Amino acid sequence: MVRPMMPLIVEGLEKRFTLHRLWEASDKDALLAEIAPRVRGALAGGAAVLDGALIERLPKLEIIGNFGVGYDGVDVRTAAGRGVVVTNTPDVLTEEVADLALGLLIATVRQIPQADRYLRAGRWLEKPYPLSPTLRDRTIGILGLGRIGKAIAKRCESFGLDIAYHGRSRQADVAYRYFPSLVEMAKAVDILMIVAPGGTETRHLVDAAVLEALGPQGILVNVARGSVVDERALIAALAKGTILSAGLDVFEDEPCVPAELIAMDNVVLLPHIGSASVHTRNAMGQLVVDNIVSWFDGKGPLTPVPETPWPR
Ligand code: 8YV
Repeated sequence: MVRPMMPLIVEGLEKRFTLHRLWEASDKDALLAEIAPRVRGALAGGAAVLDGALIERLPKLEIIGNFGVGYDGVDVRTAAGRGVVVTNTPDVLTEEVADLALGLLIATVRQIPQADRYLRAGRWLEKPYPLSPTLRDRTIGILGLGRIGKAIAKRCESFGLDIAYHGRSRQADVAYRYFPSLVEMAKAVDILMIVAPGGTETRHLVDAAVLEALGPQGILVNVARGSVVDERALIAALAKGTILSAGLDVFEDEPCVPAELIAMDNVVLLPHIGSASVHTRNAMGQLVVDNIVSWFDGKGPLTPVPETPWPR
């Protein structure tokens, strides 16, 4: 374990395995040198990054359990090359993150946190809160129509929104309008909802050109990874009125959020809480434990990532 993780994971694993806590060691290198020849499982997720160099230092490594559906903190290519299975926590967080995405969308469009601040500041006593933009008659473009993207789309349908999506390929099982080009989709929609995975392939996919295409009434919502958006370009676009507003649950350098964003009133900022309910975090933690236990029981991983399929 390279970083502290929730007690449910620690207790679940300590029942069966010897757990080494790398972050507690005063001399990490010395601890690694001592335990590396025996380490057969490792944990990642959130700030707990497992880079290629660390994976290479563990010759007996068999499995990496990632806490989270996104596993951009794991060098999955190195793991796959070494025959190490990587597991993540899909499905158990889908509905929770989709709920948060819709909450953040509505909060951004209807300015819920701003209105709350207005009331608390006693300003309602002076005059009513100004009229907000609307979700009525809007079109939403979803970047990344995976499991969570589809759960968001389903909710958007019931809100009466017109839905489009962009991703690597058109999906046979949905009737939503597909755009092979992200810029073209941004031109056609009012709201851009980002649910695409992080990593090098999607880095800064949403850049100045996409924000320009989204336009002055455009709203950006990101519940995926900060790395998908060029944050400097976003700050400039929000400051200049290139787009109207943004709702952000994720940032490029978490937990550091640029002061420019914090100073803006046309953004709603959340501290990466998409999956962060007690119920869902427990389900995610249990799935991390269950994957590792299943593996060492000789039953294979429960939820391997596509890059390390099982059976091989
Ligand atoms: C977690 C997430 O915040 O699942 C993901 O990909 O981003 C979140 O659920 C993160 O994995 C760990 O804290």
